Amino acid sequence: MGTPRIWTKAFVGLVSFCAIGQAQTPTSSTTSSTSTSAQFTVPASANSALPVIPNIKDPLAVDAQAECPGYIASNIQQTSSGFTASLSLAGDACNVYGTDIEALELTVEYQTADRLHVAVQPTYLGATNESYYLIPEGIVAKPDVEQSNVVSDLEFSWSNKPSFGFEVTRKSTKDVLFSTKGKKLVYENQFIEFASSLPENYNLYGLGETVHGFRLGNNYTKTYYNADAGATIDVNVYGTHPFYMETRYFTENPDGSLSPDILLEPESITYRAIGGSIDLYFFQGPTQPEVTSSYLKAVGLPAMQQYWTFGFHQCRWGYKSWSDLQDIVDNHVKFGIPLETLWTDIDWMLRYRDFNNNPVGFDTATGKSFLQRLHDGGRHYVPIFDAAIYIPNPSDPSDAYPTFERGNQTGSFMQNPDGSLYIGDVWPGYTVFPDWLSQGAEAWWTKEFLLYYQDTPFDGAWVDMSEVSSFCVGSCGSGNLTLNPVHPWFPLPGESSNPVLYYPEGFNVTNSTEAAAASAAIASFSSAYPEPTASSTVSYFRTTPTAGVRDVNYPPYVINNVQGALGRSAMSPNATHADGTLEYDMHNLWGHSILKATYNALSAVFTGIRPFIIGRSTFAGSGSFAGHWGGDNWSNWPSMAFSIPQALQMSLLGIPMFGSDTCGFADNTDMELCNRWMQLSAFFPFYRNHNILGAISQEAYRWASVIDASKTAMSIRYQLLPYMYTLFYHAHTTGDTVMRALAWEFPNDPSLASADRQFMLGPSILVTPVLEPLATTVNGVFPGLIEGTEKWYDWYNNTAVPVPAQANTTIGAPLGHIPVYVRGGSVLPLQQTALTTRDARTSPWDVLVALDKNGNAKGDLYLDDGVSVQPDATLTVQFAVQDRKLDTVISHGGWIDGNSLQNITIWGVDGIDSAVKFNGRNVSSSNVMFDSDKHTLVVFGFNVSAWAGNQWTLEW
Ligand code: MIG
Repeated sequence: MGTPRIWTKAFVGLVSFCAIGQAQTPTSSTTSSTSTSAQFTVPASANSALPVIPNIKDPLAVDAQAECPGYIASNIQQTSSGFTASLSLAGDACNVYGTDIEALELTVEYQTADRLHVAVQPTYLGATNESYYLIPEGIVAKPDVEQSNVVSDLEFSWSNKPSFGFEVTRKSTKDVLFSTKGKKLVYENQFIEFASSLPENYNLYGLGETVHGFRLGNNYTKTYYNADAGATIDVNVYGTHPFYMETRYFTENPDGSLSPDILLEPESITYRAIGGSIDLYFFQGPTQPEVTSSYLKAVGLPAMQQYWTFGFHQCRWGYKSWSDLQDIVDNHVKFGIPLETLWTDIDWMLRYRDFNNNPVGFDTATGKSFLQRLHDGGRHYVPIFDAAIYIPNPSDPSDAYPTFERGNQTGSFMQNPDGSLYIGDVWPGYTVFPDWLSQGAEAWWTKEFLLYYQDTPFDGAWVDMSEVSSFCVGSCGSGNLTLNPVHPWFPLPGESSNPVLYYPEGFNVTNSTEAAAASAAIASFSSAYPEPTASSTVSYFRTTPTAGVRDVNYPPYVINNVQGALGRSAMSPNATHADGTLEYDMHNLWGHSILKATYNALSAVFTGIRPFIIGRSTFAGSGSFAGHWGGDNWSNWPSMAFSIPQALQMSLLGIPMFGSDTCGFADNTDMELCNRWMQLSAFFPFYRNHNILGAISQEAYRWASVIDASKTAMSIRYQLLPYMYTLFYHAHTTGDTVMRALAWEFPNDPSLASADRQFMLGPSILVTPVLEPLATTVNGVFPGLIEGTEKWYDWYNNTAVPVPAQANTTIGAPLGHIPVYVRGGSVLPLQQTALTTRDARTSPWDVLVALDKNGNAKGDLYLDDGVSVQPDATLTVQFAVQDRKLDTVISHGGWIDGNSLQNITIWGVDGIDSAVKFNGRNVSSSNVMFDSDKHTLVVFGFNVSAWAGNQWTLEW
């Protein structure tokens, strides 16, 4: 497989509609729940932009392939890692969506044996009125040559016939992995196009972030423009990960890129960017684990997470006080449901201002004692932090906001092209946005966290609105600050005139009484993302390119942005960074930059401790700073089902710490959906129940059946915590995946190429969830079972799954039961479930062995203090089973785990010797239970601590 990545950084343009300095007249007055005086409401027109039609839907679109001349390569210069060449226009400039660049530089370099870099950029940077932009050092990983004269299985070839095109092939198999031959390269100041052929019916994965089936469609356009648009299917959403992996059965390959529109067509992939340069990286593979590992080593291996972060997280928009949180804790304890972390949404803030506790409900003195109790109980607290920073009303001294003042003094905020502050509109009113390219912003952000921590000893950061979202087009607050704090143009949650919240399909059948009762009490959510009023008479705005000049607000090539014009619901592309860089060139990196800054900030707050951050907007490599949640999904069955391909995509993209809003965010959940979802998410690395303001409560204890279902699934999760932690250790150190697609674990089975209704947690656990209402069974596959190559064991009844008559098997799955299977060949170190991970970590160990068809198994365990960035003490254990003997090799790196060994359980045992031996000595028969019907052996009563010695053995 090869994986090219394109680092075109291009991204957008929008226009300042609420023109700078323009006075607005109040269109309505409301009193918000957090403000005591009448507020000015920003008119809805503030978020209007010119109507544009995406190029891919535009009947008048010009086909660059037909109009443009392509390039001719010359002047080949060998280098120690490859070669360079000059590319010059092969004919008259076409200037279809910008100004053609006449001279380009091609660089081909083998950076490592498994990584080939192909770059094309303008020869004369800056030649045409700031037409080109290269990402400054240090913003994203830019992999470089690491070894010279490598031997690679990837071969690069090129030709000038009929114009410049290149091919990457795999030498060993002669597979063409990527070929632009026969398609022209188009390279303009606001438009780049190139395309590769693909095999018929190709299997392509990645190209995140998107909510889509696991295997990408063969007729699908992936747009890259980070947007606050909910977890909406098939459109551009929060993050940008221009990486793809292509799988070929018998022969395989992958690749990836960053550009506004990537068109997947039946036998080709076309990249169209509105700026930046071409930076492709091909990863040799040839298997998925190798491609992923190579890719993650290039962009950044996933951050190691603290042990406690794998516990269960409870969140909602609408927890209004510390005492609300105390109730949540008390109820979880009362019903015996594990709870690790409480989260608060923007409710914790005074008037939605970052770092400012609302004295009503969240006063810091009460908070300190609450958090002390919470921490004493082994639990944690994570508040939300929004990307936008309130800018105070200059005519109201009582409106002072020191966080803003400190940031402003250090030049930490984005500007307009004229040097004034860029002022958008978010929850608090008119706001500014940190400028992560400025000298001061990171230090300012760190300082704010340090100050905040003195009042509120929090444990992690939830970073929201970081695309970066703004509710108006352009610098709409300029000249209007005396109106602050303004009210957004749509009703805030909890205010009247909001739409009714809906229940998922099936609800009326299962929960009709509840539905009737709840519908009266439905509060509300205002959609922040309404489509502009539809009109059949729209005449679309089209920009005609002007020689050498970039129109960043309305680029001539219109990407398929869900929000329409680039400036809608986001900071404008002409917003300007301290070094002159336009937001246009950095848009997709804003969310990545705030995660990096937050990582630095938390590193200062918690010296030497792994920062725990969950961010909304991400870029390639963000996984080395943060985890991610799936964004604003809905309380419905499709949202739950899509959470699986979302998670698998994030696995491939190096953000294993992923989970979706469990039980659903927007709209009301119901008992059945929440029951299924609490069980499903228990097998995702990041396990959080989150809910929108105004929707009915959805904590697990709200329904008796959900209590039971959650406890059942959580019990499995908490037993598996050491396994999960070990998987993360491997992800962090070598780029292994945690949640896995069946296609990756069983790469020779083409029938699994699209499988995304089942998944694996690591190599050993198979989960087959119910994803539909009113079901009592679920269909699933047991890879390799029919073929006789694999054995699977039912977690609940400890026995091998019988060989089915057909691959797609019907599995019993009444409400409250999530089918979980252990793959034969696994050794799983387990601990006991508990209400917190702290208590689970001090419980006795079990070792579970599931033998494969040959009676073999293996596994491992990694332990440390669970918090340190660089643990000075570790412990690793290797397990291997062969010939009815389990060998356990323990490596001591200073970490001491004194917990006892409780049970060793072995599944798939055909028979045992007269004596079972532990460390060569006979185990008393009263400590041995062998069930010859179930083929299960349990040995107990060891009276030793599990990992104290250097090794132990069990023979049977
Ligand atoms: O859309 O802070 O995705 O999780 O609850 C409103 C309120 C802004 C969006 C986040 C969501 C969060 C909500 N935020």
